[in-house]
Amino acid sequence: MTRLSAAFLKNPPAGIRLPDYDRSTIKPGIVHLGIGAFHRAHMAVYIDDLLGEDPNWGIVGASLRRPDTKEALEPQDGLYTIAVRDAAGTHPRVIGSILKVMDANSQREELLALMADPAIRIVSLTVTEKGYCHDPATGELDQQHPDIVHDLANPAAPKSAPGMLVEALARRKAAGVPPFAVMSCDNLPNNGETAKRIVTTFAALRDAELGQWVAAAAFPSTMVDRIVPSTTEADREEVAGLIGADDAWPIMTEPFTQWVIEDDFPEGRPAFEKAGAQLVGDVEPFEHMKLRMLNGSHSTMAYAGYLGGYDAIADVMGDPAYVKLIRELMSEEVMPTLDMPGADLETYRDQLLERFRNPALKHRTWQIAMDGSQKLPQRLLGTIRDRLAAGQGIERLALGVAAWMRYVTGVAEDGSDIDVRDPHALKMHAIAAGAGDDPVALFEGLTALTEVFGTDLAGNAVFRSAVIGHLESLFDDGARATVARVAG
Ligand code: CS2
Repeated sequence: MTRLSAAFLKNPPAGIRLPDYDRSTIKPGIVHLGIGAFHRAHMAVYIDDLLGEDPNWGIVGASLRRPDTKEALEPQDGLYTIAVRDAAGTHPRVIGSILKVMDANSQREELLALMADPAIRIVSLTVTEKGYCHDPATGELDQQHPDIVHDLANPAAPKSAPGMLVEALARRKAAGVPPFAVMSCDNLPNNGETAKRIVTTFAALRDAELGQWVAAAAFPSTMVDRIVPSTTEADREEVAGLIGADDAWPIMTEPFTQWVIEDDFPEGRPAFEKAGAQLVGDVEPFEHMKLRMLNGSHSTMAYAGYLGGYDAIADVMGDPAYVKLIRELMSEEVMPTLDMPGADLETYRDQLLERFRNPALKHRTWQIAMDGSQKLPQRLLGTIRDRLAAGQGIERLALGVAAWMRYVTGVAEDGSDIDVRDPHALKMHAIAAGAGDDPVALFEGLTALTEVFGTDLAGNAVFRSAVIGHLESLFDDGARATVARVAG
């Protein structure tokens, strides 16, 4: 079979949606760092919708860690398929907005030169939570992080996202070019503020004046939402059959998509609203709503679901006790903490449950379980803090935390190993090995990770007793029985 490419598009099969613009006229205006599946299912699609009207916003993507996206997309001239899955089937569309993919490790100079080019007015990011090299509990730059230590010692050859952004901004400053807008599209609270804090701190550590200049740049916050399971071999085969060409890395996703953007782009921006994005003054309430409702539920289902033997979120949703738990987690424990005047949170919740149920989307619990130490603070612990401060119950949220603690022991209920992926996996493994199956020791060992739990939660009597109680039940009776008991 032929490979998807510009040549293939000259004679495409009927019925497949293709870029509706001449790609040769598109100029790069955006550099995207962290060109993974999430970006390709989300922002790159919005941009693809807009390029016909405005050719100045093509995307050059870069991976900071692995060259695999470049290797997949380069022979395809940057083209790839998104395949939207619903109950009626799989609907492919070829996306052309990514003009080029670079591997930062082998093309660092070329990438930095492009980021310093005045034509680039936005640098967007999906580098995942850990890519910010920060302390998730406080949101401050982790100055001991090995990549940050490296980048401060070698500022012109950075490895980390903050190091790359600051070096490119320093070059713009030296050349008299205004800063690009730094647009975080990661699942972090106040992602614009967080990016600003980290980038500005890093810049100031390099040089105080650079720190001030960088602080004057725009860091719009965004709330990004689309569920994107990892692509499997079976997905590749299905997509090849649908489009009549091989695509080394198609992106499988759901019909739903949402993007809320803070309108702060001094050097200009694409007309995102024409592609369906909401431009607002304050994104924070939307971020809170999404992180606590969607991602908080996701992480709870991931840990308690994996332990209960469920491979995918749709499988978890086949168990009525889990559904009850998640519905009540949202209604009883999350929704009262949200300040969203005018928002219909019941409808939002029901829509989330429907999305989680999507049987065509094989979204693995193991995938969502990754990097829990970076995710827990904004997904569960912030809600827990708000409720504790108000004297309200946290039974279901605490089960999410306990299930994470049980999960990171690395041993499943049937005694098999769990492949725990997390920047703190080794540390957590050592804590779990020391604790054995003693819930109190496990709780105390893990809550001593102040970069995750801060300094207030370990000693909170309500938190402690709720989490330890659930841990006992998870060890003694297993996840399914525990979920059934808590769901009532
Ligand atoms: C998920 C998210 O993997 C995860 O941690 O919770 O990637 C989730 O699918 C997206 O935030 C949905 O917008």
